[in-house]
Amino acid sequence: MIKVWGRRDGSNVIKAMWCIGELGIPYERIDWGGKFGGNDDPAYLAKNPNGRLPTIEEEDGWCVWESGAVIRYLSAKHDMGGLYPADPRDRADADRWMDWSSLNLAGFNQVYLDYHFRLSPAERDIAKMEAAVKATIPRLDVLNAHLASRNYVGGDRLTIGDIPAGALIHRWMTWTPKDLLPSHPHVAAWYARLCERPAYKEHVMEATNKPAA
Ligand SMILES: N[C@@H](CCC(=O)N[C@@H](CS)C(=O)NCC(=O)O)C(=O)O
Repeated sequence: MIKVWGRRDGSNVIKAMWCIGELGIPYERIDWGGKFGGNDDPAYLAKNPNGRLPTIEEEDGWCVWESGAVIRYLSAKHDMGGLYPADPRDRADADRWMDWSSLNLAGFNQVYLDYHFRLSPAERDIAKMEAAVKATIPRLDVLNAHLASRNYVGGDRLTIGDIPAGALIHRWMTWTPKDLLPSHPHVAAWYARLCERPAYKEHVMEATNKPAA
């Protein structure tokens, strides 16, 4: 059985766990990092020299880190031709959205984390939230147009391409103040489809922290 090192609510752990849930593979997850600590532990650093989460450890001790690499490795190993498209062009169609999500979409996440969980109400600056929303809208315009003609990012079924963006979109939908949330109907329809998936419910929706009301 694989071991997953990482606290359940970490944004990059969530991606790996959703992938594992979709694949239906057995795992043991060890609470690590954040309030659990351990990132500086020499034995952990031998598994992942970055001291970050998640790290996936196979039974023979072989490890993979970087959430995108984790998703690609596990889905290629366990669902070639499914979650991991077998055809190189189909794979590239999906795969590019993984990098796109990390490089283009994820920027709002740190601002939202600060606003909702790290800063006291007196320290919060709504202007920073508004700026993060404004910067994200053009990214979501691109995703929205892409999803106008397909049910999932990579085509008619869930692939690796949906995972990073799909994990982030739950934060966008639930952490953006309602009066700032713009309309992206095709993104909203895709999000509704994701919300129907048991693995998404368990590893994304239930694992994502809820801001105080
Ligand atoms: N690019 C890395 C980023 C890893 C990362 O920064 N993970 C965060 C958690 S999501 C972390 O380790 N934070 C320190 C901690 O939670 O202790 C990946 O995608 O896996």
